[in-house]
Amino acid sequence: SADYRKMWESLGVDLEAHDRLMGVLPPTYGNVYLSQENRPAGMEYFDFVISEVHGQRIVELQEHKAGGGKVVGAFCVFVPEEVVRAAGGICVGLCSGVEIGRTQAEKVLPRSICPLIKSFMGFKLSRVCPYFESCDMVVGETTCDGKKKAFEILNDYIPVHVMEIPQMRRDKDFALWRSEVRDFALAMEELTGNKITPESLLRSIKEVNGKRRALLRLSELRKNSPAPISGKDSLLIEQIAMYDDVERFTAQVNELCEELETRVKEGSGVQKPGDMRIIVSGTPMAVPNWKVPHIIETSGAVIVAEELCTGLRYFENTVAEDGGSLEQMIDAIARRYLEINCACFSPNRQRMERIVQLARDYRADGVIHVSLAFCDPYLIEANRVEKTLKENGIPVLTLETDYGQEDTGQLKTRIEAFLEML
Ligand code: BJ8
Repeated sequence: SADYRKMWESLGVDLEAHDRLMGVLPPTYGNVYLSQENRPAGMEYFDFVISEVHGQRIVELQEHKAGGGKVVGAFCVFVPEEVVRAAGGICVGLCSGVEIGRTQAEKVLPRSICPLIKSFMGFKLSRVCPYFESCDMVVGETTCDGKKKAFEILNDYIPVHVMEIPQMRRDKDFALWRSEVRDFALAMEELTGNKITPESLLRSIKEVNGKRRALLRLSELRKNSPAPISGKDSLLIEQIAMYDDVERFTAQVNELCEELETRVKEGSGVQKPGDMRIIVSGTPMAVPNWKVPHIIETSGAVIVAEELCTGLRYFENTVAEDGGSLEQMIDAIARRYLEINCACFSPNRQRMERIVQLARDYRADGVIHVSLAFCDPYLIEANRVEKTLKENGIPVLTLETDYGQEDTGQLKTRIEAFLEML
């Protein structure tokens, strides 16, 4: 609408580039999402969120800012949303799941770099994302080399606070990470001008746990056969989790789960007889990167779980709600986040064990490991994943891809061959 255009313009969004982006999104969405059969009625809310992707939520962020509130952007599930909220801020996950502003990005980054990193730089430099342009600060991390070094450059364009993520889980690593969470709390207090109190922190821990529990409930329902909901719809919900209003989102996911519980009781769902049950694992799939899930689910399979940061890694553990002093809660937060099975950990046995466990719990016929091109951590760790799964008799296919559509045919051929073999 005209009002939205005015709002985008006032945020400094490049309207022409934005029009080009919006010209691609709806057709893709229609093709990938609205074409699915037997979708739960509860998906209506999430379809609405996508149709308003740069509309209603941005209005809400602007209202928050007009009242003196701050908006903080994040690119990694290590960034503790609880802390941002406890200081009165709103945390939004910035997506970077599409190739955009490549020419601009390649002026400051090497050409051969992870598409996710190139995308976030491209988004910022081409000023195309109203979420990015609403942010008062971006939180970066030292997970992989690419991100770590790219955040130094991004800091030229927007203030970036970088959290140092340990790459092992020994006591001294925990101590470092805990101090990083502590520093982050101070940085949020400084940014927002609000003190974090034990009350505000406990409240936000509970709110964010509520969101995680709703997602976990959804996830649990997918253990049933037939699966009551598609992997694509689940992924969409997991993507929206990163930026939607926490309480509204939680309520909507819980409502959807009630519908899915009825489906499970009736033995109905989206999985057709003969459909293979697949777990996808690997690098995060940010909006609108639905390429591989779409191919999988149009080739005779249903995805039953995502061992991804846009998936289980985001919500599988909750923060202890024991309360106590501020320091004790910071401790609990640090503990929960250090359990995230990112490939930046070395060695990463915990992730291997988790994938095997998931394959059993979700009664999966196989695992498809998907890495973005140039992502060293996941591309190299694919070797460990493959080895572990084979030792456990679980079929696995490893793929490497980017945000382009050129390899669609080739991916389809490989995925179909894998599914036929199961
Ligand atoms: S916790 S997975 S969200 S770092 S794909 S930029 S690793 S070169 S995204 Fe991640 Fe946090 Fe880990 Fe999760 Fe680097 Fe690989 Fe690119 Fe990546």
